[in-house]
Amino acid sequence: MNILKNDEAIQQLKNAKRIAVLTGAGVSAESGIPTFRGEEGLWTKLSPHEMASFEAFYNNTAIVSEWYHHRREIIDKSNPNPGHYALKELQDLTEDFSLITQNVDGLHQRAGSTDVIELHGNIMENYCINCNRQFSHEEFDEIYRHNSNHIPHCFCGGLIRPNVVWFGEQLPEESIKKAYQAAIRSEVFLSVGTSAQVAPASDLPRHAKQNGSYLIEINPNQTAISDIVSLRFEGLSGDILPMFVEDLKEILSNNQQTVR
Ligand code: BV8
Ligand code: ZN
Repeated sequence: MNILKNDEAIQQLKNAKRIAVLTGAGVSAESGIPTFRGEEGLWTKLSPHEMASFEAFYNNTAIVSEWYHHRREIIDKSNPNPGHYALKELQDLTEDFSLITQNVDGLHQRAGSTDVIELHGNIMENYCINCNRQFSHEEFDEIYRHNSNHIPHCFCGGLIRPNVVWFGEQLPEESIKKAYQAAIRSEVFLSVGTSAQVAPASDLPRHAKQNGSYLIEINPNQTAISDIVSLRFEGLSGDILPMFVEDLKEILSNNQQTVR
């Protein structure tokens, strides 16, 4: 066993049929994608409300569009890391698995995870605020490159925005409903790489715990939920998650031997 020494955790995981995971920017940090609040965070220089809100976009379209274009370029050059792949393995090991992400970079899907619940949308998708026409990453880039003022317009004249949830905007109803259900039904809930500061995503670990889930956190730093978790792994998700999954495989195979 690498890291799972805690008998209670082993007991919980041995029988768990329903596991839910909430991920945040920390899971993508080891892929080279800056987090929001860390030292190199996206929001150390510019506040989220200056950049990630409809008002900011409408009033400073070129600056906000450039910011998203810059982030897409970083993501284009990034790859999933061992933490993403470990979560794909965890999905394959679990009878009823839910991966809920706050990240908009699509790296979970590129690592092979399926049915990912994207609470805050996907930065690679864009749409017209006027006619709702969807633009693929490539289509948008084509328009963006030909707009010297970096104000991307649709063919109908409307502004084109990223398909992400901005502050003050509602989360996609289907996604948040599925996420709440997954949290409440879960027997084990992992909160990985999130400061747990942005609602309503940050409510999910609490709801899981209130409904009897065994709550595990993986984060090098303390967070807004560290005081309520059942088990904390202080470290990088790219290191911890692969070891966690290896230990779980050992637990499950030992369990099968004893059950025979
Ligand atoms: C809504 C998409 C309602 C855009 C994002 C006052 C109090 C409480 C709440 C509010 C309030 N005022 C307003 C609100 C609500 C607001 C909110 O919560 N604000 C916060 C700032 C207080 N929420 C909203 O506005 C949401 N909408 O509530 O609508 C409504 C109802 C009816 C009608 C209309 C509206 C919308 C929120 C979504 C905002 N969009 N992203 C974009 O990306 O540009 S949020 C953005 O920050 C991310 O998507 C992410 O979800 C979020 C949180 O960030 P984290 O993922 O946690 O990242 P962070 O940098 O904070 O932390 C990284 C962590 O990783 C750290 O803990 C670090 O230690 C750790 N780490 C680092 N490296 C590693 C690691 N961990 C593991 N391994 C590593 N290697
Ligand atoms: Zn349009």
